[in-house]
Amino acid sequence: MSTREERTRWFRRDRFGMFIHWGLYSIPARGEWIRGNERMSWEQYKTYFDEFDASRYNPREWAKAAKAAGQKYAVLTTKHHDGFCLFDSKLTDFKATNTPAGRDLVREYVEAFREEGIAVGLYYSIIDWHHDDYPGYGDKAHPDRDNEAAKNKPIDFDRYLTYMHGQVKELLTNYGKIDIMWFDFSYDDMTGEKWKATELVRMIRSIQPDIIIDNRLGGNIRAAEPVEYAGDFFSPEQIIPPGGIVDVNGKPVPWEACITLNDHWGYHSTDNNYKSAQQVVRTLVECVSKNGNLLLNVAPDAKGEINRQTLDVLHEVGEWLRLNGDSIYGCGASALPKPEWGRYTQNGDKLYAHVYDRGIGPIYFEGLKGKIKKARLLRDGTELKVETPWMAEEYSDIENGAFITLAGARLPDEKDT
Ligand code: FHN
Repeated sequence: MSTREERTRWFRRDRFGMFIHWGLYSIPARGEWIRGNERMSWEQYKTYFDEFDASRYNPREWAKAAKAAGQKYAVLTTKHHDGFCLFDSKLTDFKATNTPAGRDLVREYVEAFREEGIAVGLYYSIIDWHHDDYPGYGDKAHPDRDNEAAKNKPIDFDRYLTYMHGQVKELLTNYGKIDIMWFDFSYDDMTGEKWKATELVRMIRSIQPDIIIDNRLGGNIRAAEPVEYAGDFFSPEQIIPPGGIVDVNGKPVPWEACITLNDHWGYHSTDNNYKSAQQVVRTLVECVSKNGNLLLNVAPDAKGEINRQTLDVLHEVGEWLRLNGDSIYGCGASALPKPEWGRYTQNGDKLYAHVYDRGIGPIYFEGLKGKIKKARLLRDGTELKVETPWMAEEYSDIENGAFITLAGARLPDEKDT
């Protein structure tokens, strides 16, 4: 069996992915937790099932937008907590093929993104508010169990686990090679073997030996000897871990920050608080400068379209990556201390200086005295004269996001600094 190092090599190279939250909750357009948060009755929620037609769903357009944005992999919600399946599961009737959409939306997604050369990930919620044998989560008791009678209805959780494992098997058997299995999420004592996680992961790896799995089945991915289900990457959410993620021995652990573009995962029609392209770029740079990835979320609307505000940000980020992608793809942290004016990313002997704050006077490269062979602006290849061995000339045209490649520098390792 491959090692975590081998399985995640492409993931640690590609650095930037598209998260896609889409489902029935996109119709009320108040976020993906609407059924739990508003304790919506099945009767109400079923109206969305009866009208979901995916009439403008064209995953080729999604895939082209992701490619243009420089996103190298994608993760689609195949089933969120509401239990609605975007795929043609044989284990439930609560699925897209039984709605007016009448299509296997996951199959079309996989085919479209593969066609654009984008790695394919599947998100699957192990929480399921629709299944009769799922107990509900915390104070968001199973929306179908709000009444006394339902609350006391006996459940057979093993039957739920058979269903859950069976659907994961469907997803990893019926759609060709899958690159990422993204589970969501363990909580309280609902973790690890409560999900029969070892059996689940062994089944997954028997079908898709090269797949990578997130760490939300439970276990401690940072342990010296992580359990089998601890996953291949750590998945911080709406946060960038200050020093990146390392294991108990200080060895970097692959990680990916999943972050919304506005303030919601699922489509929210009145949330206009979209991050700017510069905020997205700086978030991506920060992740990579700490040996991590960014999974940036988009939320298609009820009809299956990604809105203009989202597409505009993705396009601008893609243009930045077209010119500066060498400072992201294949890069990771530098051993150098974080400079005052911005951040470093590094790939072998190429150091990338992400200059955010020009300050007054020349840019100072601490710790690089005598080590810089040449410097270039990434965006157009302009030569940057390094006047003294360790100080770059003052450049009036350096602006946010300009980069200097200090090729060939023998960069200080621990003992040098
Ligand atoms: O509850 C979900 C939430 O709706 C969303 O899918 C995020 C994305 O990582 N995961 C859970 C919250 O941690």
